[in-house]
Amino acid sequence: MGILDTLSPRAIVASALVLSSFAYDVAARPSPEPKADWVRKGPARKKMSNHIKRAMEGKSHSRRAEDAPCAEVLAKTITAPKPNIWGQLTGEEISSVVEYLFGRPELNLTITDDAGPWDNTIQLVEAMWPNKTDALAFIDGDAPAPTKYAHVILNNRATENPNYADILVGPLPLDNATVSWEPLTFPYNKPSGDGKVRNLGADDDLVYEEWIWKISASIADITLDLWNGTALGLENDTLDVWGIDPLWQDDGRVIRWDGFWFIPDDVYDAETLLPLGLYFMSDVTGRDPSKWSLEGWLYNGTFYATTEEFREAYWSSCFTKNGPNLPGAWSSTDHNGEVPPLDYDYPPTIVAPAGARYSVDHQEKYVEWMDFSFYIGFTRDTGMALYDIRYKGQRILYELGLQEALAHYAGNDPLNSGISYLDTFYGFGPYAFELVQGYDCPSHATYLNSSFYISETTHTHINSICMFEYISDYPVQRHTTNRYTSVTKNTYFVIRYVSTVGNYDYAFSYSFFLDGSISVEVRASGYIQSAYFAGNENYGFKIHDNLSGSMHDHVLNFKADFDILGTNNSVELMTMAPTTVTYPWAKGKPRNTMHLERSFVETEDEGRFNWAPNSATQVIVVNEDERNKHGEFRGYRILPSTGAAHLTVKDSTNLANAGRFAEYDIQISKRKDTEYKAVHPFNSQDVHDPPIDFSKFFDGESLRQEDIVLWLNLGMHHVPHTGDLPNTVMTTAHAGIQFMPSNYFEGDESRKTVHQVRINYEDGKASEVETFGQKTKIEDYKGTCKLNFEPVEADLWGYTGDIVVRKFPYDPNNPWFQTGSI
Ligand SMILES: *[C@@H]1O[C@H](CO)[C@@H](O)[C@H](O)[C@H]1NC(C)=O
Ligand SMILES: *[C@@H]1O[C@H](CO)[C@@H](O)[C@H](O)[C@H]1NC(C)=O
Ligand SMILES: *[C@@H]1O[C@H](CO)[C@@H](O)[C@H](O)[C@H]1NC(C)=O
Ligand SMILES: *[C@@H]1O[C@H](CO)[C@@H](O)[C@H](O)[C@H]1NC(C)=O
Ligand SMILES: *[C@@H]1O[C@H](CO)[C@@H](O)[C@H](O)[C@H]1NC(C)=O
Ligand SMILES: *[C@@H]1O[C@H](CO)[C@@H](O)[C@H](O)[C@H]1NC(C)=O
Ligand SMILES: *[C@@H]1O[C@H](CO)[C@@H](O)[C@H](O)[C@H]1NC(C)=O
Ligand SMILES: *[C@@H]1O[C@H](CO)[C@@H](O)[C@H](O)[C@H]1NC(C)=O
Ligand SMILES: CC(=O)N[C@H]1CO[C@H](CO)[C@@H](O)[C@@H]1O
Ligand SMILES: [Cu+2]
Repeated sequence: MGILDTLSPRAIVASALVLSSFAYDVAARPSPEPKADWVRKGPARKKMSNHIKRAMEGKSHSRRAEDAPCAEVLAKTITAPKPNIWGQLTGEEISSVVEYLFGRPELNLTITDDAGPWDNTIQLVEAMWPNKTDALAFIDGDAPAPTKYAHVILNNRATENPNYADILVGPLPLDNATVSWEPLTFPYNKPSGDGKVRNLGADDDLVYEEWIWKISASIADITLDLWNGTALGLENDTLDVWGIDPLWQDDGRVIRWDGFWFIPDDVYDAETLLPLGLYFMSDVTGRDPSKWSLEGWLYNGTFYATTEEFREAYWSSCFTKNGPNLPGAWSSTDHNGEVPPLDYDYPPTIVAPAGARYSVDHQEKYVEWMDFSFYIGFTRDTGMALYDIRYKGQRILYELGLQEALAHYAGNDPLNSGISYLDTFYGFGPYAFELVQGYDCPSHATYLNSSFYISETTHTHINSICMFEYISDYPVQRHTTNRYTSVTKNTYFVIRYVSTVGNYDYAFSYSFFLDGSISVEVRASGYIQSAYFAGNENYGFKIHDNLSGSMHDHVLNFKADFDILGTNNSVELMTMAPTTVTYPWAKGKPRNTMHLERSFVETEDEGRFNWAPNSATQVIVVNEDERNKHGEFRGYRILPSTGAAHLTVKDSTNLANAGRFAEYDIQISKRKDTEYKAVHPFNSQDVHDPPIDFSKFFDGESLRQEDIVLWLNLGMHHVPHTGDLPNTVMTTAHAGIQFMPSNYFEGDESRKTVHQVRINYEDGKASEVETFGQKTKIEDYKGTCKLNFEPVEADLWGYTGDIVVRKFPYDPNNPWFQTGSI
């Protein structure tokens, strides 16, 4: 359109086309769905059928080809200073590892598509993270890149005691003379550490086929009478059955509680809003269904030890039948209700008239914006993480990323009382779907792909990481006097991904600001998981007919490995405390006032604590050997912006030692290669003896001038109310934390931007407008970027979903499209 040829940037008003509704060609590839044990039960199992699937051949809607949006073409291309050592394995590397593993008779592996529950399969192949000392020697010095290894998880089910085994394969690239595999044990602290954790889900298919559906069928008379439906494991079922996670794991038994849910008869994924209030308990210890037992039924607060007892009570005259929760307009996310005034007019939108003001090495996943730079890593467990975050070439953080997300429920029924999702079990990587341009991220954002391994293929989520520069609605600086006004624009840079884990969508944003501050923000949306209302008054609001918005805690743990001017750092605590002082100048009268109390977190014994009441205590990561010219330690302060939270439940019965990371707001430990991650993704499989018990990190080591890691919890105490229907909203369901320079720079770094103005005035007139050399004229932009305003809306017909490439046998030239939860 070239609107810049005719309009000055500040006169630009977005015009837009309203998108017409669209439909995809649906054509599923005739190939078995990849299997994985970590697929979340319940609605997630249903997801594939609702999801858009599309064959690749000749189906590309390429309306955008002729007018590519500016920023997309203009994100400046750079070359990273060093190769990304936190990146993903290449297709060739993965396929060589898989080929090697299938050649190892001792591993006894079966191709996933051919595997049954008594076969060993490859669950995961991804890059092993480098040890930090090796990484620093490479990125800071002249050492060669750390030797590359593949981190593999085997799902060993050809045994009475199924387990997941973490192993290392390498070095890469594989060479017949040097390749070997070994159990991966050093990052885990389970006493009997052999790199294995039991797999309680090895027989999930059997549990459904041989157990759940038979039990639900056995009371079909009751389910038909109560809800005119059945749960038989058939495509046309109107009821679903699923339950607690983790399973109960006490006294050597494995116990599950399952409940009935109504399957929506429309396209909306509202099943978690439709509990029906009937539950049953099963002892499913071991792999032999003939040894499993039904332990009882629960309805409306009454426990029945056997099906016969339940049936007898049900058909008796005094039985109270409660109503169902059924879908409707209330559970649909589509437009619903009266359109607000003027809402049909196109809303304000942000444009980037000069194109991207940041640079990307797409190959190495390396980014520079203003004086910041960082590398991007991506894993199955947690999705995106950032590495070697620098400001003006000086590292501030070695690593910043999610470790775990917990959603711990409570309620009067066994399902809500028992559910404590540890979401890295399902993984954030596999669910980081393609972002919707103009909705998840501004239309001018730059996108990256991400990949994960599943069933001898890699799936690529296209455009699943976005980055963009934005400008906030408030300035970063301003001041007015009787002679002048000075104001500075607050532009900042965001990198974001969104993972939909089951019913919930988590959006993770890392933002960088002109003053040198960095923020981490997580926002949640999607369908809540609700409870049946009867008797649940102490655990949630009543939010619909027979529905309780089930109370739960979200606790999201982030690892922040700071390196403030080197790896030797300390944490200073500075508390504003009330005091009474008799100053020599105060005529002998004591004055009630306040002062600062300073101390350091000396050892790991003091390393776990909560934010102080009244936000009284500042937590500052400093380098005690690096004082500024005024003698103060240079550092970065940790500042909760909203929702720093730890788990309300003490010593959770559901989680035991698997949830120790959630116990405090702030946890500081000495960084070790052996304590790289706060959790193992399969901690839920053995909650009393998990691969990683986070509390064991805290064993008294000094935290003064050591390489330290802050494990920071963000969260939300969530009691869903009617406004969570149909979906939780990101305006209020969020938590954030900021890292702000504290005596780190000589002054405010945002003074360096030219996007500020000083207006001098006197006698009612402006006498000077200083804009510091900003480019404000059309001529300044000629030849840089043709701004395309029509449509302002990104062309959403380019949304494609995942792309899948077979790795064994390796077949890089025949990818196909297939979007699914896994
Ligand atoms: C290898 O796996 C198969 C099933 O795939 C199983 O029948 C067999 O017993 C296993 N062999 C060994 C030595 O574990
Ligand atoms: C990384 O550190 C761990 C713990 O010290 C050690 O066992 C392991 O061998 C190291 N890895 C490499 C590749 O050197
Ligand atoms: C490595 O060994 C495999 C089988 O063991 C063989 O097929 C392959 O050709 C060998 N590769 C090289 C480079 O020697
Ligand atoms: C019960 O369900 C069947 C099939 O799902 C349906 O055809 C019938 O109309 C339903 N009856 C009532 C009373 O809703
Ligand atoms: C559901 O499907 C089964 C098997 O295909 C069929 O026998 C049954 O009649 C169907 N039920 C209804 C209510 O359509
Ligand atoms: C069953 O639920 C109803 C609410 O519909 C309640 O009034 C009643 O007390 C409950 N009965 C039992 C036995 O809990
Ligand atoms: C993402 O993947 C698609 C499909 O393979 C490819 O065309 C595109 O270039 C990739 N994007 C980036 C930034 O690598
Ligand atoms: C870090 O501190 C230790 C003593 O605690 C010292 O031996 C080491 O040299 C320091 N490292 C750096 C890079 O200053
Ligand atoms: C106890 C209660 O709230 N029961 C309600 C369940 O929902 C039906 C409608 O589906 C209502 O009629 C009941 O009052
Ligand atoms: Cu919630």
